[in-house]
Amino acid sequence: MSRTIIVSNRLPTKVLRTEESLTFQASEGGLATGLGSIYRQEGNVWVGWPGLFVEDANEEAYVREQLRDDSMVPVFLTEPEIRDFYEGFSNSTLWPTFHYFSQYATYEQSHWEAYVAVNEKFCQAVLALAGLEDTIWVHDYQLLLLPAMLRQARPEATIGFFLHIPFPSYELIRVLPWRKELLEGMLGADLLGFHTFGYMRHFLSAVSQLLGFSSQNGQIETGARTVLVDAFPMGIDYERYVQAAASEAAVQHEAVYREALREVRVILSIDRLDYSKGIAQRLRAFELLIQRYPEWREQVSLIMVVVPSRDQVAQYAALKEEIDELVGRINAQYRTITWTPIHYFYRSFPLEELASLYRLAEVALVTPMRDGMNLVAKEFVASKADGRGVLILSERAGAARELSDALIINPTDTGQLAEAMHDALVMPEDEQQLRMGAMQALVRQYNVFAWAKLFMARLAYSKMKQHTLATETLSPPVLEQLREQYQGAGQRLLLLDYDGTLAPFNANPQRAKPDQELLLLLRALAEMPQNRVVIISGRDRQTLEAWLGHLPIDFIAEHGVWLRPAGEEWQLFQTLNNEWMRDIRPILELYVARTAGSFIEDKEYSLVWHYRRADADLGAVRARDLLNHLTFMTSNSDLQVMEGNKVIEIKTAGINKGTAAARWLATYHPDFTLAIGDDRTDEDTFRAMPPEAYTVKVGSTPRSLARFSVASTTDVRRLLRSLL
Ligand code: GDG
Repeated sequence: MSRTIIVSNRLPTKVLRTEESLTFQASEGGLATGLGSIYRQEGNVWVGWPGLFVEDANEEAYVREQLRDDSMVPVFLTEPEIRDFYEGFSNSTLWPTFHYFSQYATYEQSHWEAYVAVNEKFCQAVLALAGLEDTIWVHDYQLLLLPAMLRQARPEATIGFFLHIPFPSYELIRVLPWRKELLEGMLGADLLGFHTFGYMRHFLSAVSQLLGFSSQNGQIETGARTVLVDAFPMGIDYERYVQAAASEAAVQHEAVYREALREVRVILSIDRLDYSKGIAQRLRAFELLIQRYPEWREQVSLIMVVVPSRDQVAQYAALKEEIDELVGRINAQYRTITWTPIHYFYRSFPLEELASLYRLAEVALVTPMRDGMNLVAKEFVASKADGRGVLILSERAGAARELSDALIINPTDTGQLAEAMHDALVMPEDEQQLRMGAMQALVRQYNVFAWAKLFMARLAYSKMKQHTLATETLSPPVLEQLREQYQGAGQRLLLLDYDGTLAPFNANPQRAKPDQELLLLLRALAEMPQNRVVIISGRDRQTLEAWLGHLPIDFIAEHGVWLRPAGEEWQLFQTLNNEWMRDIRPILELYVARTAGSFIEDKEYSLVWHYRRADADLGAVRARDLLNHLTFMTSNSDLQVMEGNKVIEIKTAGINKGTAAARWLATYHPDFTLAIGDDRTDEDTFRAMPPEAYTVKVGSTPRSLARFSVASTTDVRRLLRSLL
């Protein structure tokens, strides 16, 4: 049975040491609830740190056993590991960098080493559990290296990865001394998930700039594998917050608070202590509100919950001081005997009390400088049963992409923030309900269960796709079988692509001339009476003629436009015209002018724009542009636009290597067929082959309609030599 293994830095249960014993406390975090339905299923497990330093082997065994009953497997970390891996690299290097606070980032080699070592520790823990068929889902920035480590040990494993924090622009990533290793670590996964399309775009760009892998529609070709990248905005357990807000306890708490506050209206802010959350800016904005609009004094209070977090990291201690100082100053300056401007709590609350605060508040102030998603915004929405209340939301929280009915603000613009608070306080009820209703529908539907389900489904899909396009490597036993059938056949057809198949690629197409070894090999093959050797290429017929014309072989040139059986004249596949070139050529020239390094290749019945010598990113952008442009231009013609390996080719539709190859099959009725090719245009040949034909794809990406694959042109020559 295949299982799912969830891996995150922390387990959804915290083990606490009390005077007498150890206690196990379930975490109420969104991730724990969202994945609860998955990891508690028969056989599934969650792997992570239980939040405790164990003292001896007995204690370790006890914790392990207790957790096992609740489908959890602990990874025990030591104090130095937590210091260097967690507080160090994770929270003092990655966290600030990924939240655009590079000025707070430290770059300690020893922290990096601990990060590698702890990722390795997690890897060993997962490998000890995981079977070949299992699905592994890794979470968050503490474990960026884990996917590749797992991949190395289990090349066939199904591995997903989700990043809960933002993925920043390439300009920030490039600052990290270990940037390549981090990206390579992530690319070990089959599917990489981010909260928003923006983060995903940044990731793809960093991968392209730092590792040189381009992508299309979120699919990265790494050479060895295809990695799928997608956006999955995480949701909350909606009903849980609806119920918590409706609970007896929440209603009672609210009544107590309301009595204490009397008529005073409430603006609410809830965060973990973190510089990314914009807490100080929010306080300044509140001060500005009561300065600009004195009428709100004694009428409105800010309830601010700050949950203690990471106080071992220096910046957090400094931030705490700044907040304490600001609250103290503002309260001292504006408070009256009967009114406190800011009610500040530096602690966490049980869920029902949190729910009562959501009920109480008319306005929620969620104004982070950067936030991967921000679940507080969604929880506030879920808690407003009567549809009243206004959410003020930072444009730099992932949630802003979805919750566009909030008042969206720029958190550094204190003036705008103060105005938004004022607008929220005077917003008519019907408008509040309209906005809140729309947000509730969305948050209800795209809840955390839908999120987890969608991710798992995409992961299964990415694996399925890899399998459909997987080819078997041409192993010695397969080769043996191939040769046996070849030797037993009376009529044999060999369809051989040229560039990238018989001869290695050359940045200058004219330099890929056949060498002596190749010429001898082709001649020897062609001179065997049972053999029909066909060069099936995209090249123009003049070049093929000049390079190989003296050999007793057949030619299919220009992707099937020109044909020449050995000893005969060149003939057109069908009558063609090339007047369309007059209109298309100037467009290609425009793209050459706009894309340094690109050039046009003229063939008799087709035009090709090459961009392999252009900057990789620019080339990809221009190619997409050109494709759109040409698709539009050619929509009413019988022209076909084809994308190849760093080329775009325009030619008459309906003719390709496949249609031409089919003519050879129909003419010669071979009882053994071998077709070898390396790029997208060769897929047409593979498609046209009967199922028993030996189809072989050349290249490091073994994804193809071909049945078999080999790594390089050297392997192709070795294969052909073995047929002599
Ligand atoms: C990371 C990303 C992303 C807060 N105070 C109390 C309390 N909370 C709960 C909230 C909410 C959670 O903590 C905070 O979640 P956020 O999403 O706001 O932020 P991070 O912890 O930084 O999480 C973030 C998230 O991962 C998920 O992908 O959204 O962007 O930074 O659920 O309700 N809960 C209780 N008492 C409190 O006092 N019980």
